[in-house]
Parts: sequence; structure tokens; C-alpha cells
Amino acid sequence: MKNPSIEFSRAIIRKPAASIIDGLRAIDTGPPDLARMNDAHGAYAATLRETGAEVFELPALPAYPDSVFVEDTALCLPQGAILMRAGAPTRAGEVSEMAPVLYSLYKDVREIKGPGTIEGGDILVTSREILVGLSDRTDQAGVGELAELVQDWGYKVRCITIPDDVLHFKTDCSLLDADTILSTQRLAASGCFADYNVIYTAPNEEAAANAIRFNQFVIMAAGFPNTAKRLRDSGYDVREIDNTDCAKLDGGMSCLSLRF
Ligand code: CIR
Repeated sequence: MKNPSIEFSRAIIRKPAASIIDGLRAIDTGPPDLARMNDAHGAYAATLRETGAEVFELPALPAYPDSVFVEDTALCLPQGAILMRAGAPTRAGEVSEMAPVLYSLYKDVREIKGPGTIEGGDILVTSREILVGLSDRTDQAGVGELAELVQDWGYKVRCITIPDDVLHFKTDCSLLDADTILSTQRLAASGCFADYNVIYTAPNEEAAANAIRFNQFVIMAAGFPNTAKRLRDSGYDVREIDNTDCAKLDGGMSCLSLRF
């Protein structure tokens, strides 16, 4: 049977805009290089397509520097889609840009209306539950509203406290298969994954944790050889994509797509 947490027939991505140089970041390590980011984005799209999935590529949105990180705008489930409510004020308008796309693809689209906030990067859907990290972008009220919206679809929502200096929950973890999570030690230390198998990122490779399992591939950022080896040794078919420029904006592999 299909596992909708790791098997997908569609993905939505958005081209990076030249305004990406104004994207949000915790620490400024210099401007991202648009040409190199476009190359990496193309490689990412090609890898998704290689699995047989249909990939919808939306045009760049210069008014929203962070709009390449489409994951934060919505949660896509087999039963329907839920439009998020961004915690970052400069990103709020990205949700209304995504809304018509999801209305055209889904019969049931629901909305986080607020006052709480919640961003897709804080949500990990496993085969048994929806885990949501409380971050600077996602608050209790946002999680509560999500829990109400997905209740009739049969989902249980569990709140997780994440380390202070981590942007989103999924900055530090990814689902690898029905029972297995890739995580940093600092995130898993709270015991939040006690009921799962956990593969840890290798020492000093915390930035490898934001990966995606997309059909047959685990797609991860390039440059983390020890974590890549751990994954390959565990039997995963790993693809590595240059994440140099997204990383300057605290983004990674999950942020770049909505998968359903
Ligand atoms: C932001 O700070 O919102 C963007 N610069 C990065 C968003 C990364 N998205 C994600 O982890 N899902």
C-alpha cells in the first residue's frame, strides 16, 4: 500500500527571484548567488521528476524574497491542503500567492485563520501522526488550529519543543521511511522521537538533517559525506544537491517543495 508520507505523485516548486538577496537569515554570511541557486534548483527539480512525479514550477515572485521556500505556505495531505499563516511578517503574502494553485489541485482546501501562526517547515507528517515544532514562527494557537482542521481527517497532532537557535522543526529532522527519522542529536535529545528509529546526523553535520524522502530517493544537501554514508549504509538511495545558497538563508531540501 502507498505510504503518503514518503510516496508522492506531485510537487510544487517556485523559481528563486533576484530579490533572494533580501531573504531572511539568522546570521549574514553574504548574499546568495542567484545563478548558482538557479542551477541547484534545476537539479532539485530534475531529481523530483526522475522519480516520475509531476512537478509544477511556479514563476519567481520578486515581491517576496523568501518565496522559493514554498514549503512554509501550506501543508499538503492526501485528504486536502491547509494554507498556513506565516510567523514572519515579510512572508505573509506568500500564502495568498499559493492559495489559487492549491485550490486548482485540491477539492478540499482549509485555512489557518489566526490569530496563531504556523509555517510548513515546522510540520513533519509521519505515517502515524503530525508532529509540529514550536518555533519563533509557529505558536501554540497555530498548532491548536491545525489540530482542529485535521481532526476529521483522522490525524493526531503532537507538539514538540525545539532548540532555541533552530529556525524550524524540520531544519533539524526529516522522515526517511514509515518508522525512521533523520535527526540531529540536539533535537532528538528531548526524547521526541522515542517511538521511532532514529539515524543521527554525523558530528558537525547538523545542516544535513533537512532532507526529504521523495519516492525512491533521499534528497539531501551536498557536503555532508559522513551523514550521506550513514544513510547509504542503511540502504537509502541518496541524491545530493548543492545547498550553498539556500543555506545562506537558512533553507534546505524540504523548504523548496510542497509534496503530495
Ligand atoms: C526564512 O527565514 O523564512 C527563510 N529564509 C528560510 C525558510 C526555510 N524554510 C523551511 O525551513 N521550511
